[in-house]
Amino acid sequence: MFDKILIANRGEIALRVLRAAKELGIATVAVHSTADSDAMHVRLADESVCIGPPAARDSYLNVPALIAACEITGADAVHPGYGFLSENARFAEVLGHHGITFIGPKAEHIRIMGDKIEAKRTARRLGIPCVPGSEGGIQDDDEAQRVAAEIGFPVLVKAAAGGGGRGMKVARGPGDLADALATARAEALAAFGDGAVYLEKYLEKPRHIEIQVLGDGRGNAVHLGERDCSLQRRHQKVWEEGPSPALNETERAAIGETVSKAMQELGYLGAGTVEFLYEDGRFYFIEMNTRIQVEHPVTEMITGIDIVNEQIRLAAGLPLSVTQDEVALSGHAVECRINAEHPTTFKPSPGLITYFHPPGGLGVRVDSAAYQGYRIPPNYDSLVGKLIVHGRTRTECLMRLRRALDEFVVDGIETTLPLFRTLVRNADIHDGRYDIHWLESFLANEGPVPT
Ligand code: MV4
Repeated sequence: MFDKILIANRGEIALRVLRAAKELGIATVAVHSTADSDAMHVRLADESVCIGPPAARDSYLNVPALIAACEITGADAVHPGYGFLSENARFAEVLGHHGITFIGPKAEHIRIMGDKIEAKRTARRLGIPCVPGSEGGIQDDDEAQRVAAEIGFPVLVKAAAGGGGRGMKVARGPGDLADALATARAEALAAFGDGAVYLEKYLEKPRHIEIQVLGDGRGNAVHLGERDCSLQRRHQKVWEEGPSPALNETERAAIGETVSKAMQELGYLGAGTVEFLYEDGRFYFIEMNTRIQVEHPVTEMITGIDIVNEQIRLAAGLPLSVTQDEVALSGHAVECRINAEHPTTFKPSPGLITYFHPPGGLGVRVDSAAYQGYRIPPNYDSLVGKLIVHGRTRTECLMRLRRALDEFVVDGIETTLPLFRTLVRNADIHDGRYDIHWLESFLANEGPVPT
C-alpha cells in the first residue's frame, strides 16, 4: 500500500480524496495555487506544496511542478480527482516514468476512451450497444451523406476529441449536413486541435444514464448500478440521482451485466463510468469517463461502497473489495450541485462566504470545502458544494431533500440553492418525468425561481 498520496486537485474533491487516504492510514500531500493557500484541503493535509499562481495552466495543470512536489515530499502515488489532469494519459505515463503510481486506469485505456471514435469502436467490440452511426471518422461530405442516408435524419455531427457536448452539430436534412460538418470540424479544431468528426443518429428526447464500474485490471470488474444525470444545463449536470426513475430491475441488471462483462474483457483498472443515452427502453453508448466523477456520492449512498477507497486499493494492486453478488443497491439518493452562481441567470458569484450552515440529520451528506469566512476564488469552477440525500424510497429521499435544502444557509454570495428548492417541489421532478432537455425548457419557460 502507498505511504504518501499527493492529491493533484483542489476544492471538495481534494477533501474527498484526503478523507479516503486518511481512513487508509496513508499520509497526504495537498498542492495549491497562490489563490488556494487558505483552502480546506491545505489545512487538513499532512503536508502542502504551493505549485504556482492562480491560473490552472500554471498550477493544477503544471506537470513539472506536480512531479517536483512529489520528489520534494516523497509521495509514491498521485490521485488526480476529476477535471484538470484526471484523464490525461501522458500525465499517467510521466508519473510512471518517475516510479510514482497514478491512481486511475491504465494510460492506454485513458487514451482509448479520450478519443470518442476509438471509444465507440472499443465499446462495439466489447458488446456494448451504441448509437447507430459512422464506423469511424467522416472523411468527406459524400461519405457523410451516405452514412446519414443509411441511418436516417436527423443526425448529429460530433467531435472525436470532444465529449461533454462540445463540438456537436445537428443536421435535420441533407441540405444541413455540409454546414454542420464544416462548423463541427472548425469548432473541434479550435477547441481541441483535432478536427476529426463522426456521425450518429440524433436521439430527440433521451435520458442520460451512466453505469459506475470498478475493475482490478486483471479481468475482474463489478458494476455499482446507475445514475440518472438527465437534469443538465449547457452540458453541466445539476441534479443526479440513483436508481434512475426510468429503469426497472430487469433493465438495470441487463445493462449492468453487459457493462461489467465488457470491463472484464477490457481488463479495466480502477473506477470508470460508462455513459448511455436511454430512449424508448433502449440504451445507446455515447462515451466512457475514466475518472472519479463529481456525482460519485450518489452511488456511495445507495451501495455503501467508498469508491475513492476502492480506487486507491485497486491502484495499489489489491483485489476488488466486493464481488458482484455482494453489491446491493439500497434506497434512493439525489445529489444537487450547489454553485456560486445566480439561481436564474447563472452569472458567477465568487466572493466571501459570510455565513455557512450546512444541513444535517439521517441520510444527509454535504461534500464541500467551503466554510464561514472562506472566499470563493474566481479562477476555477463555481462549485460551492454537493448536497447528497438518501432515503429508503425516492419519496422519502425527496421529502428529506426538501427539508435539507430549506435548512442550508450560504450568505455573502449568490448560490443555486433557490433553484433546487423549486425543483424539489416540481410535479415532473416528483414523478421522475424528465429527459435531457427538461431543465433548459423549464428555465426558459418558468422564468426566475423565487429566491
Ligand atoms: C447525443 C444526443 C442525442 N443524440 N448523441 C451531450 C454531451 C455528450 N455526453 C453527448 N451529448 C449528447 N449526445 C446523440 N446521438 C444528445 C446529447 C445531449 C445531452 C446528452 C446528455 C445530457 C445532456 C445533453 C444535453 C444536450 C445534448
